[in-house]
Amino acid sequence: MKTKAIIAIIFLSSSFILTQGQVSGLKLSYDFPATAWDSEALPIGNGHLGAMVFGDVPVDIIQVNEHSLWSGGPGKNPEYNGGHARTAAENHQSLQNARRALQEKMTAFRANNTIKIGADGVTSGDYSPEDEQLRAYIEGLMGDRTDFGSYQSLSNIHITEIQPSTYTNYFRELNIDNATQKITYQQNGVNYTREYFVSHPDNVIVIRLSADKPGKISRMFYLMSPQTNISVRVNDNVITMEGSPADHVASKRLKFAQQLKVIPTGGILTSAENKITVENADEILIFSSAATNYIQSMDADFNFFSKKNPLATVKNILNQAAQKNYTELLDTHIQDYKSLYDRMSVSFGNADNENNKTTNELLEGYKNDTNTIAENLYLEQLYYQYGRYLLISSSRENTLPANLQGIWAEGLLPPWNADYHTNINLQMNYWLAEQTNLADCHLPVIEYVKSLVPRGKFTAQHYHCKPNGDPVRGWVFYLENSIWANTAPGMWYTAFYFPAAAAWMCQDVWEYYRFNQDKHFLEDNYQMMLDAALFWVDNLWRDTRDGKLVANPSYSPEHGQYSIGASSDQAIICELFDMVIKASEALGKSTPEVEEVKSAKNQLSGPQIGIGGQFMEWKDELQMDITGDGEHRHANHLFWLHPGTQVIPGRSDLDDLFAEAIKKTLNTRGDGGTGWSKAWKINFWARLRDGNRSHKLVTEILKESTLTNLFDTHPPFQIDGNFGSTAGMTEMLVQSQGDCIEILPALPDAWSTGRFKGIKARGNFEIDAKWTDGKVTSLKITSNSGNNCTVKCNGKTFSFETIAGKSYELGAELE
Ligand code: FUC
Repeated sequence: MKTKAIIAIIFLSSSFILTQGQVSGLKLSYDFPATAWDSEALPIGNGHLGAMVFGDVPVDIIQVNEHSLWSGGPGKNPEYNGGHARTAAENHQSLQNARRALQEKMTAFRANNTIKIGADGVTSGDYSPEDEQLRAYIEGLMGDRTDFGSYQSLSNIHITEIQPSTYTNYFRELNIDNATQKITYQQNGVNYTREYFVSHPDNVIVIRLSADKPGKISRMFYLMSPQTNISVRVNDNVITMEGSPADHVASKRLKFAQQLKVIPTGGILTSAENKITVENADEILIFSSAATNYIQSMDADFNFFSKKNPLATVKNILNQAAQKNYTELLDTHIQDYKSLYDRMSVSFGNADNENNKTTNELLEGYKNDTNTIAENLYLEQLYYQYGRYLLISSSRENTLPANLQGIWAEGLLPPWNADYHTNINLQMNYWLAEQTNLADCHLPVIEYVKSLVPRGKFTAQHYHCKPNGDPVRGWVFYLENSIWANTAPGMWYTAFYFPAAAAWMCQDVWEYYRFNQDKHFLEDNYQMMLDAALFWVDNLWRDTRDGKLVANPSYSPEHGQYSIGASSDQAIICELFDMVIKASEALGKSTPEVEEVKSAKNQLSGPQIGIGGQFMEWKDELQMDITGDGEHRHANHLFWLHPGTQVIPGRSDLDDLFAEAIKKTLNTRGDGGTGWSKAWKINFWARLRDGNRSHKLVTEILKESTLTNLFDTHPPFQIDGNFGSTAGMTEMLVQSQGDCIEILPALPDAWSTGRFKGIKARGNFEIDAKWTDGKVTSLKITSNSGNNCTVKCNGKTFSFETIAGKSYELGAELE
């Protein structure tokens, strides 16, 4: 039973009993240097620059990325058009043929369907395989990947000993509370220290080598690069590298530049053959920065290259940095980082790395059940905040968004080009941004999506037409995206057809608004959302069997088969329509277009429960819908529950029926999967209010899908699982997708006592809470926008008005 009370709540201006923090000193630590890039090197970054530090003593390698270093695109081919193939007329013909063929196929399937569950399991229920003709129509909708390109590594900074000798007491750590890395060791009676960070305000990688005795540091410095079209030179204490991706041959192409500046205190510096040598210094400071001439094209000029010389930019950065001392640079960096990171914290029980285990020991102990409870909780807390650390390090205002590997990528052809995949991956990267109070880090992906609109309009026209052949409105893009506005479909038969990508990405805009209540922001982005919705208003097909509107062709992401009205597409389209309708209400816009969206929404084919009690993945039930198909990693049809908001358990009887069907589906699918797949399941079970099941998935992701450096592994390393896990763990603590804020909606037994501070809720509230034995003992809600607040806590519902800037505390009422 829900009790609803209008209560008088005292607002507080200052103190709150939750003066708290998390366990101080969240660190990744190791007593050996890294040898493997993806699993052992440690990431630092500032959104522009990413670096992976290996930290070995004889040869230290710091692998460097610059966020916009991509091959392909117009630098390779000046005629680059975003990957579009054939003429619009040809594509429309294929689309119409495919649509008609799929309608016929599904009509025949339903007429002849004999699917049943008997004593010997499920029988029948498979669509006939695609015949050659249908396959040809669908292949006639592919794009051209020739000039897609890839995100690439820039260089490796090498710092080598001149006379290597043995060392002892080696230790390295990444402190995620202040985004600094440190390595210490002893050699020939001297204690050596190396420190590394990447400053966002100064846009520079800073490395300091120091020792506890004077004149004891001798090192050689040089740059290596997998890039082949480069020139390197050295001038006094500066190494300069300039170049272009090897496939960039056009006169307007990507140019990159990097400099490495070495500033010793004491000792002798010499340079020759592109190397700098320092002998017998007391201390050495190393600065490096990099830039390209890339600009994000926000209009239909598709000009991706500025006239600025990237080397001039880099020189300027390094000159400015060199005017500051190390402490100034460090303080500015820490202040900047903490302005984001310290906005929220969590603390589970008595979390503590009580035996000072290294991270690999903690992971081992977690796997083998030899950690103390406090150590397990520490690792979970570390892993939680690591997600936020990685986002702050890879996504800052005016940078490109975090890609499949954040900002860290090795070599010239990282997995899946380290691109922007949008059938789950890019979206998952940003689920944590608002909830964990990092709205600033969310903006790059919104800018990125905006940058796809101009060419996405062309894509809509080029690949789509209304069912009657007339032109569609709006814009669209598909599964794989680059930094060159590649908005055309890909070429991989079992995945490329995903026009719902653009609709899904509009959720970032709406969520930014819901969390921050910024009407100017919503106004600025409203047209983009409306146009994405109008694309679907025009592109939907009326299923002749029931008169409902469906996506056609429709392909359940990476699972298939081609059919009409697969649940994933319907869910995303429904969510977009819902967002646009609500946005229009928030902005007071009631236009004929909004009426069209409302009308289309009412006619959409909706979610269904199958004869196996499962939440149906396809409009027409398939055998594998019931049997689960060997734990396939994609469960996109559950979008209705998460990240969508159309199924909210506890809201109505129908919601609860769907929730039960979703549970059935998740159980049939099992808890396995790739890193991101497990991370998504943390979120699903949190929304289903099953904290223990979510926690089980947290443990499985840590045991099976986490590398020694706590990077998520698909395999290989893919960062979405890190971000998605932090988001899911937050969903276990606070949810606000419905019409109220729920505190501890899915608390697992393992976290029966704890506290958090600064979790954001929709409506622009910040929440602090403390709980014991699963019961909230104190709760503080800070209202940033003065909205009415409804909060569910300890089984009670409280509603009250708020004043912007005031905090409200609940204590005794919670009993
Ligand atoms: C999607 C997923 C894969 C992988 C790739 C980058 O295609 O299905 O598992 O994550 O993106």
